[in-house]
Amino acid sequence: MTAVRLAAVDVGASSGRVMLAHIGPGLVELTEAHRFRNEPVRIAGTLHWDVLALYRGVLEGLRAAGPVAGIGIDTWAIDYGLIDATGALLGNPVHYRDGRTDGVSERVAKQLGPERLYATTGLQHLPFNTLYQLAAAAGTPQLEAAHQLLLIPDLIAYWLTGEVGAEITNASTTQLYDLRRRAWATDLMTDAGIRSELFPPLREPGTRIGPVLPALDLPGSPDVMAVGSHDTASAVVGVPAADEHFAYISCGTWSLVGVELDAPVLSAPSRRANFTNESGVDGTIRYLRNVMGLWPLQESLRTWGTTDLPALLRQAAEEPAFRSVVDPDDPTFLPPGDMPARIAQTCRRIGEPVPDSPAATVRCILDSLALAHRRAVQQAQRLSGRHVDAVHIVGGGARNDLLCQLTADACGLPLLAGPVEATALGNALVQARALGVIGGDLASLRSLLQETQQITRYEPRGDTAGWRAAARRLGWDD
Ligand code: LFR
Repeated sequence: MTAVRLAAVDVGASSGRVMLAHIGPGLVELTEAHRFRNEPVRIAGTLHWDVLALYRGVLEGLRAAGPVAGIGIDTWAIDYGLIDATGALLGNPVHYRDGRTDGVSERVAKQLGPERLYATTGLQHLPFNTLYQLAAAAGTPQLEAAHQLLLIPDLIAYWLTGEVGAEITNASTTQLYDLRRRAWATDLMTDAGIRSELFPPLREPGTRIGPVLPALDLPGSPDVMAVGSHDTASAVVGVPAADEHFAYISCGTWSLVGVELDAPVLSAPSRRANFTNESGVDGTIRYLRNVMGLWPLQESLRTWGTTDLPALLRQAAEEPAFRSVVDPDDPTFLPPGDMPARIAQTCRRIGEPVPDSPAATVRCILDSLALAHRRAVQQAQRLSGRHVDAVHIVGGGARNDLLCQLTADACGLPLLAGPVEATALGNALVQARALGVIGGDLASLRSLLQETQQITRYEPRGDTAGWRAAARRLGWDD
């Protein structure tokens, strides 16, 4: 086979897309077959994913893509749908930004022991990890009636093929997966009062899940393939790095900032710094931190009712540098809402000047994000011992020129921006390799991206002392 057409389904927190990839030796082309909005819905106080609308978007996209040899699915991590013994969906999946886990994670982590949790799962403490969501849902009729729990990409794959399973890169984000044994952490489940039978067999990225059900009548009757179904796992495959001395920032709603390792880092300093060890494609470890990402900016635009981001970014570039900075990871920024007001309140609380216009607010958000990128890149190196001489930024953030320049400046390192669609590319490359169209390890997949994708280089502009002083204002020492 010389080249193949594949569908990469990539559903993010604000939109989903079905990308058509054409891949072969020396060839990587990507076009968008279909894009659809992902609009969470609040019902009776609980924030849900509209998963049926997402599934409809996926089907429309697969029809628009035409005949393909394979379909790979990736979405955000952690969240799940429950199915009963007949395979029916039990309610709409709850959004990880819902408040049901408020206060739960501290209680459960204390009960199970933070050291044990980290030693077994290697995972950072995020208040909405699957473990805590299940603890919050304990005793609900839905959970009692559940036969199986399927993470979102596995749920979509189930609807397409009738096959149940749990793809490993995403399973590793539940805080119920034993990182070193590469198996479900059934002891943890038992001690947390969670039924281990809920969890389906694990599957590796690069394996075949099954053919699309004939009743769906999709063109070409393709196979659904397991890829890095956690979007961040696919995004990291799609980082066009030349060697292992790189840090990555997968920048969309979240910024996932870290390095790729062969073995986890489970030290006490790593746990205290809240670095995570998620399982990657080919047995790699995504050693990273969740930084709040573009979410505060997206929510600010929604609050202002504006879509003209380019104009705001031009104005923000004229604002004075690091006039106001905040910690983007402050929990106040996690739930949906009026971010400009929350930024103003936070500035007031910590004694930073309150931004007095939308442009000043945007500049505060981007300076703060660049500063958080700097901090995570430095910590990742220090905690893992991996030296980094370039930072790659992929995802939507790679086309935000101001953010890219500020991140290069803050990190004091060259920043390589692109591809924007690294996730879909990582998804499609793993499929193409599994189908035997291309060969090789992650390094050779990445060199294919270096040959074929557009990458923009930003050089740091040198105000190291200014960035260091801004970091110190937040109590971040480096
Ligand atoms: C990014 C992402 C992150 C995960 C967050 C919530 O889209 O998958 O990796 O921590 O969403 O699932």
